Amino acid sequence: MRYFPALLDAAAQLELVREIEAALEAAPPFTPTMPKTGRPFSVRMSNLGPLGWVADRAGYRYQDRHPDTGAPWPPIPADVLEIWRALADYPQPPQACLVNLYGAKARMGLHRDADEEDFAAPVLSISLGDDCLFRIGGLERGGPTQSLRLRSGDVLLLEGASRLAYHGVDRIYAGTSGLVAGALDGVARLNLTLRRVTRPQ
Ligand code: MD3
Ligand code: FE
Repeated sequence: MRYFPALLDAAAQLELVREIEAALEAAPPFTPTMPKTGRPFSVRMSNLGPLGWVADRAGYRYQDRHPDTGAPWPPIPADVLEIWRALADYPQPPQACLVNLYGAKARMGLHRDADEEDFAAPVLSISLGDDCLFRIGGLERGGPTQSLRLRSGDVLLLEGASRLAYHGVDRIYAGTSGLVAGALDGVARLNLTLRRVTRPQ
């Protein structure tokens, strides 16, 4: 894993939040649910780009339409694509930009990102808004983990072995930034996750 603390300055962060806010008008946040049980996630989600990640009773998958509106996802903003181009060391642009919206009490349990066909491509994550306690382990559930406080403007690049590592978000430190709370009601932190989904041609 490569960690780029404070890669984005305050102006770049604000611009990203404004772009996400505008995109969410067209692709409103939805509440994903656990397959089978239908238990709701505490994190709300939306997507940008050709494909978006969704979760409902039928399972986890990528699809080209919003699950509620049926519309295609809005495009990934140019400044987000530029961050991928600069850091990802991968010849093609991301196909999916998952937007995770965390309220003060939201969390994300330990999991692996394994719904993509292409694990050779890295995953790039951009944190905006309030700090969170991020946790990453190894390739097996139940192994040792390390914790890292992610702040607004931090970027993580998950490549190589780290691409399939278990990871999650244990807690949000509400009120530490205010960047997102001012723009999106009830949202403390945003995370953008850029991914390749389909097998390389
Ligand atoms: C490590 N998001 O969307 S970002 C997710 O902060 C997700 O919203 C968290 O886990 C969030 O799937 C963590 C950092 C991250 C993203 C993808 C990874 C870490 C990762 C993929 C593999 C290993
Ligand atoms: Fe993940």
